[in-house]
Amino acid sequence: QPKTPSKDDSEFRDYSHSEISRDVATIKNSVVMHLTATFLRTPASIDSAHAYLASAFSVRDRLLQRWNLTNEYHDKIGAKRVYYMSLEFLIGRTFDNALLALGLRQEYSKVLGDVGFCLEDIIDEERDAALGNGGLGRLAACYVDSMACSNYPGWGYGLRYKYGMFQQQILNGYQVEAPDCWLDSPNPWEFPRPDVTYPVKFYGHLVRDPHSEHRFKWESNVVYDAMAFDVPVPGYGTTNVGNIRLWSCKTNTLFDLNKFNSGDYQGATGGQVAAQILTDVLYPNDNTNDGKELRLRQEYLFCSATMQDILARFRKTNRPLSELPDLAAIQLNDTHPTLGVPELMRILIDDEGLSWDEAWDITTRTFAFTNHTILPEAMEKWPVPMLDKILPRHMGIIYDINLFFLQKVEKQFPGDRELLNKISIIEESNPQQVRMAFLACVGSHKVNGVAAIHSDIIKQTIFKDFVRIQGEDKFINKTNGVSPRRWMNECNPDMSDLITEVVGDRSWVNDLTKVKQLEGKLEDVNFRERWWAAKQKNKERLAEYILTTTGIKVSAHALFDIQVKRIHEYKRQLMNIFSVIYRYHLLKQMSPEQREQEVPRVVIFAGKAASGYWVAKQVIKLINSVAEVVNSDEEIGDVLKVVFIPDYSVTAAEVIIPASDISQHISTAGTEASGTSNMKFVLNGGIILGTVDGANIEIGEEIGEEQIFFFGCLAHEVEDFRHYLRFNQPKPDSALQTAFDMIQRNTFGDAQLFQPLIDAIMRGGDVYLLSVDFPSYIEAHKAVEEAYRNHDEWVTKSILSVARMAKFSSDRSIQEYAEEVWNIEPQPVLNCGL
Ligand code: 8GP
Repeated sequence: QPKTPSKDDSEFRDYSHSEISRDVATIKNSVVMHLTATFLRTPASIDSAHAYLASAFSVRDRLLQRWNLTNEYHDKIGAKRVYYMSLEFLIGRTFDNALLALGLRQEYSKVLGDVGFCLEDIIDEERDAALGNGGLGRLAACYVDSMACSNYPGWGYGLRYKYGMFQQQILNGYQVEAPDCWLDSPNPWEFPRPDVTYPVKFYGHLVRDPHSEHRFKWESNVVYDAMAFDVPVPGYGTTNVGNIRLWSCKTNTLFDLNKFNSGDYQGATGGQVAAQILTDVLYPNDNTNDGKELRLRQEYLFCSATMQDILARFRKTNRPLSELPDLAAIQLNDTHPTLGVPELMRILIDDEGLSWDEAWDITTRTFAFTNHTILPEAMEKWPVPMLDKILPRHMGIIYDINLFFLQKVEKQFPGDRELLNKISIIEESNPQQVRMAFLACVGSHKVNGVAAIHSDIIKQTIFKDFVRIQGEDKFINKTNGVSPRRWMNECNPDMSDLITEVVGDRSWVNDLTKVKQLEGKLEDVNFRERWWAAKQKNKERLAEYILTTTGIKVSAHALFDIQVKRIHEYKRQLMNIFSVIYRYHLLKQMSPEQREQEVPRVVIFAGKAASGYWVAKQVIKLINSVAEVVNSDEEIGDVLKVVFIPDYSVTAAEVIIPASDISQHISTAGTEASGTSNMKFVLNGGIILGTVDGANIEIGEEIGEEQIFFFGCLAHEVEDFRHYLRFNQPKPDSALQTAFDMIQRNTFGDAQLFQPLIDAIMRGGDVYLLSVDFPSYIEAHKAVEEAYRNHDEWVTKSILSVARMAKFSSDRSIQEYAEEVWNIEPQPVLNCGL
């Protein structure tokens, strides 16, 4: 047992509450200290990698000090906290973000400059924390950022994957995956907590408690340990520092002494090797569910450790368990953390001795659930036999949750057997499956979608019967948002400076409603020129990045037309590349003089395909094949360039997004729940070419429909088109037919490679309605070109759009969650020297 001090701690407390001095000399001192004492370098043997590490560790010292203050304060005042449970946090880099948050960028620039380093180069030494796939994971990162910046007591909980999102290389036009060994060098942005470790059981058997119908003892000797790593989340311009607690797995039978003594050294640690595999890899699927057993075990490890941790913190308050919902709100980021519901029930009933009803009341008042997709292939379901084997106690609890729920419904709607079948948490398939979305819904007091249209759709589809049973009020909308810190202030310094000039200070970074003031600058010729110069500079930065990552030289004076996101059929990168092929065809028909008159365009793609997603990978190959032909066609020159930027990441996005003229968000209506990059592009002064889908709709409402190029069929028309196409051949218009013909004539290499992509449209029912939307898509492209020719009009659109983007700050989203779902208040850290 560690001993506690025998004297009053006030002196220590005073030191810990006074901030480390912010002057350049002190910073230099601490950087050199880390360089020598943490990394065993001398100033004579310093390189940029160690300059980064030493600087980062010195920043981390400050963050950890604030981390302590924040948590000490929130504990002291008994603040209610929100816990955002997510299997993904796509954080990206932290160094620059932290420097800006602490207001120390200039100081570090000076310190590093004094030894001949440029801060930008040092920032480039950091590897992304890529613990997520795409939108869902990046949203989680924006949300913890907003919680910290808005002073909400909130923590993220997740898994510390040893290998994050794979790195994408392009070889011969194909995607090739390489492991993301991001922890190979020291990670300054995590703090290991061996003192915060919990045992997590799997398999085993149950022994019924003779005194209680609902209580069981779960016995198993397969036990892993989940150890915490804390990742501080810097709050911009506030002392508050948030936290993401990530679990890493190891066995708790660390060392088998018997094996060791018998000379089996490898076997002695064998358990540990197997255990680590649980948190070794992030599943690289976005919007699909592949139902692997290892994934289920990851999910449970995550949920169990998180629930134990939340309860451990709660117990320190000595308040009765019935008050848990007064101190903790838990948000389920999609269904992946849903086992938290039966796990909390298990602990409350089996370990704490509460009755079923008491436990259920506490659980449902604590949890809330966000749905992020309605794609059927993404819906999480677990076979009952698998769950029963790995988590026998939880399977039993899920059965009981279902039984009591169905009994209630039966009372409400007597005799409606079909209804009971439809809403049952257990699907009567062979084998039976647990429908995790239904479990999450039944176990939560609020369920939300992520954009207005999406929240409406889920009420009319997957949760239709639940709305009838549990009432309209439970189902709400919380439109997504993005962090203005990362997605403007950090990634677009020149435009940020202009906004700061107009607002008078940088307070807009934490209050995006202030960008409205830009509207007052619409007539200011000088301002408009500087606005455009900022955009132009960002385009040059991207052109440079394209050159270094692909070797392709593009003109920064062309229209930059960008589609960057995960490669998925519903997102329709295929439609985009078909339109590029058609454009290429048109250009080839023109005389050199006619081509001169065209708006030169660079079409930019980036995004990863899930490693097992063959169609998506063929789309990447097609894009690269088209790029190769078009880019080497001397007749075409700069009038059309096609680029696939490899290894899309948060850091790449920070270069790509500020440089767009047009960005494409062209999902089949009703399929993209929200989208968040659409918000980032517009916030950075780019214009959207998009379908009437997801958050595009609300963006259009906010910025005005003249500022957005909409096309395509509407969500309510999709079913009819699909129905028609199930029984009838699609009729591609002449433009789409031209694209097919060119591919089939081997213009882009072996047509056989791409025939399946065409077949999916012509023979496979064209599920994503490319043939339906293509004509209006081509028309929209023409409209974009016309508008772009009118430079003045374009600049007006750009400024107006940014000015009207306040709604899409994640600070707004988090405030809405805080008020309507979590019932928590901002708690800025007070009474300290910081
Ligand atoms: C994504 C949605 O596709 C995207 O529209 C939205 O902006 C984002 O979530 C954040 O809300 N959904 C997913 O990535 C998703 O549902 N993934 C899991 C089901 C596997």
